[in-house]
Amino acid sequence: MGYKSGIVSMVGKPNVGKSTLINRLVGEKIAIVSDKVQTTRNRIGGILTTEKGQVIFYDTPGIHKPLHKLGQYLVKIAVGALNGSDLLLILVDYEDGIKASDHLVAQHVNASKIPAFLAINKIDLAPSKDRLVEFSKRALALFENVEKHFFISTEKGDGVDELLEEIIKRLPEGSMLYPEDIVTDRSSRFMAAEIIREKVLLLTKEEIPHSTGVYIHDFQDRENGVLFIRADIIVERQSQKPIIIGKNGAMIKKIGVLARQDMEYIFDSRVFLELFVKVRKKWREKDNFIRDFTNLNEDLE
Ligand SMILES: Nc1nc2c(ncn2[C@@H]2O[C@H](COP(=O)(O)OP(=O)(O)OP(=O)(O)O)[C@@H](O)[C@H]2O)c(=O)[nH]1
Ligand SMILES: [Mg+2]
Repeated sequence: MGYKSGIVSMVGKPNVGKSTLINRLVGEKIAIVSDKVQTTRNRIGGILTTEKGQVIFYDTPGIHKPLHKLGQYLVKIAVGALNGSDLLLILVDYEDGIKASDHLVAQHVNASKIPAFLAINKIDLAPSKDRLVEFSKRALALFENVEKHFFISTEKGDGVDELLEEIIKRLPEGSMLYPEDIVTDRSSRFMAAEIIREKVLLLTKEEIPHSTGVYIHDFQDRENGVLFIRADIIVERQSQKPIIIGKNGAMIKKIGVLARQDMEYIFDSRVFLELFVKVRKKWREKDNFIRDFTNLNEDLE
């Protein structure tokens, strides 16, 4: 058997575990994760190189019915990622059940005609095997192009090795598309913005997580061996600014400390992180703001 290589795109509604799964498959944290819907805003490539093959996994935003212009971009990016994939990896969420957004996912997946595997995720939350089998039947009924289905827990790791083995088997023969030590196609600058946003998602609630963007002004290696990063956290309304700053600056300090810790680990360097909060009214409705504050330029090229 020859060497395998190909593109596998994750697809599913928000919060099903796409980013958690890509991190587990690649074995490194390349995509941010949160318990809020619409965490992922970009197509993020995660590259796994093994002795048998190289898989380019694409993480994508969750497909949903958009409520504003940013949402329209997210769905466009997710649907756009399907084209050119060798295989789709559809995720459904046992805990959340089958919802209208799963039907929306099915419309796009079915229209694509691309071969697909279905992963029933969050099985650690299922009370019994019977319930899972019953759920899988309902999920399978939505999709026309599913060749195999799997029961997995991306959080605990159950079923993931078997899924990966089957994915590699299903890919076409081909040579590596990326050098073997590369794990993502996104820039360090992008990763820095995402890490900051992840901490905002972790520490804030209600509308704040969804109305936050991050803009990286400076990203430079200084002569003293320190990576200097200056970034703006963008919110939509004046009233959201004090929430991000917190009492006596406690919140922004916490965001900064947690983000810097992750950055130092990922970039393997000392990091000096300077954060500011800016208000850009209704930025999620404005094309140029959306591009800048969600780093969309690479996605829409
Ligand atoms: N119990 C359990 N929780 C999980 C599992 N997989 C993911 N989660 C949780 O589900 C939530 C959403 O995970 P993400 O990976 O961010 O989901 P996503 O599909 O990328 O979401 P969007 O980017 O918003 O589309 C997080 O709180 C995860 O910890 C699982 O197998 N079991
Ligand atoms: Mg995600």
